[in-house]
Amino acid sequence: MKVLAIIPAYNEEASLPVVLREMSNHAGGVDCLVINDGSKDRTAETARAVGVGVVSHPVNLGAGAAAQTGFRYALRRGYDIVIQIDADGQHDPRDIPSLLRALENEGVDAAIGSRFLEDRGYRPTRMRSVGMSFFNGLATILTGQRVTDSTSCFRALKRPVFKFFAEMDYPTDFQDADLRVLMKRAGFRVQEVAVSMRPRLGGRSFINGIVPAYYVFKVSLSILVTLLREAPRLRRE
Ligand SMILES: Nc1nc2c(ncn2[C@@H]2O[C@H](COP(=O)(O)OP(=O)(O)O)[C@@H](O)[C@H]2O)c(=O)[nH]1
Ligand SMILES: [Mg+2]
Repeated sequence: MKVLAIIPAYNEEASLPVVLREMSNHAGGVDCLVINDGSKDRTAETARAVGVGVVSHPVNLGAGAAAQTGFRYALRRGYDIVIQIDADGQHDPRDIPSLLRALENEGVDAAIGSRFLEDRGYRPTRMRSVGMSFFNGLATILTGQRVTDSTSCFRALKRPVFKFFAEMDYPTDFQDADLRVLMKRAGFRVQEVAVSMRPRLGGRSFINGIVPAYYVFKVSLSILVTLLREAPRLRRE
């Protein structure tokens, strides 16, 4: 099984060394690819310095676009599984074995890390908490499956799923509840797995200022459009 960890990174020179060291300590056998999303700092150089592969967007395209570049790379290079993990240190590579273990079950196409399946001390701000509860509730109703962390981008995907993401009109920014609804409509089987969530090691989240208001509007509209469109037909390999 060839496994690739894709690590979207925008101005993450402060946290990347720690993340990449933890990857080699706790996820040996997994190749790493940093997708440098038009960073203005030394993100690409930092990854190359420790021998990790880097692809760079010439300009900043957004976190979702960076992930899609990773899916396309994995597709072309013949990987079987993609792990998506953030470059800011919030996701803990020690959880990767549990994500991969969930994929060993043939009935599961994607394993998604959830901060809320087990209480591991993660406490979001009040505003984030309200927003997350709303979208988790909506995703639970629309997928018919309990969704506890619809905003999580810490996940392991089998090839049919990342092939689907690589080829579709993938969101360039938020990768959220709308994708969970879409995955259900596409017939993928998703399992949540308990993971830890840590504070950022440095840099800045893009969910700040007026972004949360736009987020609620955009993800709600996207869910509606996902429901209105014909269910995607999958070409399974
Ligand atoms: N902020 C931001 N992050 C990006 C972008 N492109 C890639 N990323 C990466 O996407 C991941 C998630 O971003 P982050 O801002 O931490 O989102 P949050 O964890 O949901 O608050 C991080 O690894 C970022 O480095 C971008 O355009 N903006
Ligand atoms: Mg983050």
